[in-house]
Amino acid sequence: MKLYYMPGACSIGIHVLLEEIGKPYEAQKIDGAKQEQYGAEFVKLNPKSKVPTLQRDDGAVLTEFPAIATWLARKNPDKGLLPTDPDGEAKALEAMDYVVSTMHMQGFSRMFRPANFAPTEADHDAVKARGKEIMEKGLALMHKTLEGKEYIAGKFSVADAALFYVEFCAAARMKMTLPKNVAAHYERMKARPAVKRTLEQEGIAA
Ligand SMILES: N[C@@H](CCC(=O)N[C@@H](CS)C(=O)NCC(=O)O)C(=O)O
Repeated sequence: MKLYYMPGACSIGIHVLLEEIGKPYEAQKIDGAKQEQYGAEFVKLNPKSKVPTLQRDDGAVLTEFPAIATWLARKNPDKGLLPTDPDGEAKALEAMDYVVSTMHMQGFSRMFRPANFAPTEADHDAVKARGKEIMEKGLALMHKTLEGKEYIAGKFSVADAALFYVEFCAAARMKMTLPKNVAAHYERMKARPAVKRTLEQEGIAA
């Protein structure tokens, strides 16, 4: 398998899952500063020009964080990355979907790419502020979800890998203060050997 990633981007969650699984894979850095995601070679692989992109051993290409994470979990049932009981599975998928489709796509996207939401530059500060509000609401909800728990669905799952990437982005990149239970989850994640290896491989270990 080959994971295409950008250091510290949302692909870091999939990188963590590959490290948790422990099977051989290759990690290929895509340089966002050089716009490599728009280069012909990468576009042929993923016309969306996004990471994470996972090329499977059979050559098939998977995109979209939830699809890749769920596929990896289902292909490696012995690793327990997705609860098998319907309630636990729903809890994990519910959180992963919220992190990706609301916190990232609605929150961070407004903060990083205001021009995608408002063509007029004068509106960009308001768009960024709205993005921050969405993120803060999401972090507060995650704080409640984590009350009395180490991981979102009880045990480590794909949802924690998703939450980790927004925690990393919020804390390390945006210098946002994480609510107590989320900050504790972030520290717990950073203590996992798979996460340590991922941060080292991406060249962003503290
Ligand atoms: N919905 C996608 C979002 C992927 C995404 O937005 N990736 C960002 C990095 S966090 C990216 O590749 N950005 C490059 C670009 O838009 O040019 C997913 O779930 O994988």
